[in-house]
Amino acid sequence: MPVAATPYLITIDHLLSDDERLTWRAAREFCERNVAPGLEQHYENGTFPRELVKQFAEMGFLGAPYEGYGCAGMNPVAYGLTNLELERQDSGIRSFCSVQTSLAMYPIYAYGDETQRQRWLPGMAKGEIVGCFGLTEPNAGSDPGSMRTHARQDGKGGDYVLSGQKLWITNSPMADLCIVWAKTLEHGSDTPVIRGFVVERGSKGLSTPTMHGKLSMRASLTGEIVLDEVRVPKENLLPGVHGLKGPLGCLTQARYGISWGVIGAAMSCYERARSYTIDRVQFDRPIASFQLTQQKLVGMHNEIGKSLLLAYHFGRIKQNGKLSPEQVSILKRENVAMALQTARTARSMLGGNGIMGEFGIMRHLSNLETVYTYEGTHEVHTLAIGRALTGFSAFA
Ligand code: TGC
Ligand code: FAD
Repeated sequence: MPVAATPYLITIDHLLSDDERLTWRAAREFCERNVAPGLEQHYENGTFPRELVKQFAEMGFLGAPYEGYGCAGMNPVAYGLTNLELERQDSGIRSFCSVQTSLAMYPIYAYGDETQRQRWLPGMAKGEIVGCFGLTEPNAGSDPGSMRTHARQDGKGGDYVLSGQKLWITNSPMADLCIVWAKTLEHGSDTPVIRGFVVERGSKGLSTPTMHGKLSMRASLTGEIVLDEVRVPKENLLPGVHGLKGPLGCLTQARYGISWGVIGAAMSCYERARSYTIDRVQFDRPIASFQLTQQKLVGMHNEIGKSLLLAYHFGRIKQNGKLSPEQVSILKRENVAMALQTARTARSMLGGNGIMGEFGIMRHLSNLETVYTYEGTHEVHTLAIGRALTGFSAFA
């Protein structure tokens, strides 16, 4: 006979404040009630559940960590926990919120002037304005410093004219505004510098075609940003940052959120594998009673627990304003690899059912292949950490 069983022996509940616990529970209940139904259908159809955007806003998910402008002002741990619950459902759903929050709102919040913040942030927090982030190009992925998109200042008014192509851009097909990173020459210098621009939907010469054929992240819209001599008012230049550290600073915020999110995807896979193997009988015994199955469950459970503790630990450091980009690289690298391995192991434990949509594991597994690559590939983060540990850059 089995003894009393519990799914988790490593938890952080006792480390959380009452507010953080409430936020976590509310996010979980909302996601189970409002996000889960219909998700599998969206994934199969390759569509994004647009009707959820206003609901995300009502829950305070859009721009959650920021103060003012209608944002919820969540601390980094509470924010991480909302990401965990969103990605427990689907990485593409968390991606929508990550891009809106960390990649579209953050650059306006951190590098914009007060007029720009007042103009765009309240509408973005309400989900009335959707943003996207254009850094990657056909020939500039891991090495965004080699981008070709450029901006030249033109005419007496000092407006900019942007040309170039951005690829693999989450949310671009439905975005009302695009944060575009482009090289420009300034003050007579002949060395181009990277600057950030807010390019609004409806600008002449701007198009955002959808990329079709993805077998991962199917409930998330991905597209291009094509800029053909697009005139952008000088008021749309983000004044507060020059150089690659502008987009990289946004990525540091997004990578932090992703690192919590993937724990949710891993938990979903582990919990499904655990309950399935307790119920499934082969050779006259539940397959959870076999030593090889228990070895898999214990491995998944322990790795999830370690990832959760690391995310919590770094979350508190972030709360004190002391989290470094290299620590974020560690968190993204370790937690995404853990989630991907957990999904693969869980898939095997369901046998043939592991590949069926209704069990959700194959969807997580397929999504996590993207998460392993975007926001800095596993290898890029290895090299960023290696550089910090040794002082030698092995990027080139
Ligand atoms: P490097 O010389 O290292 O740095 C240039 C300047 O940037 C600063 N910096 C950072 N600042 C903030 N956060 C970070 N993580 C930073 N890393 C570097 C650095 O201090 C320096 O500042 P300064 O003042 O000296 O100028 O630049 P590098 O050319 O050697 O490149 C470094 C490298 C390879 C690590 C970087 O380029 C990189 O991270 N590459 C990966 C590209 C990437 O992550 N792309 C993501 C695109 S967006 C996306 O995938 C969104 S998916 C979203 C979703 O759907 O959820
Ligand atoms: P490459 O850079 O060509 O890398 C290919 C392989 O080479 C990788 O394994 C990489 O690790 C390896 N490699 C590269 N350089 C080195 C090196 N120096 N040493 C060792 N190995 C190396 N971008 C945006 O700007 N905005 C978005 O919203 C966005 N959303 C995305 C959504 C999806 C679904 C996907 C798939 C991507 C998205 N991206 C976005 C792009 C993403 O950030 C890039 O795909 C990623 O940065 C990798 O670039 P790449 O695909 O060009 O691969």
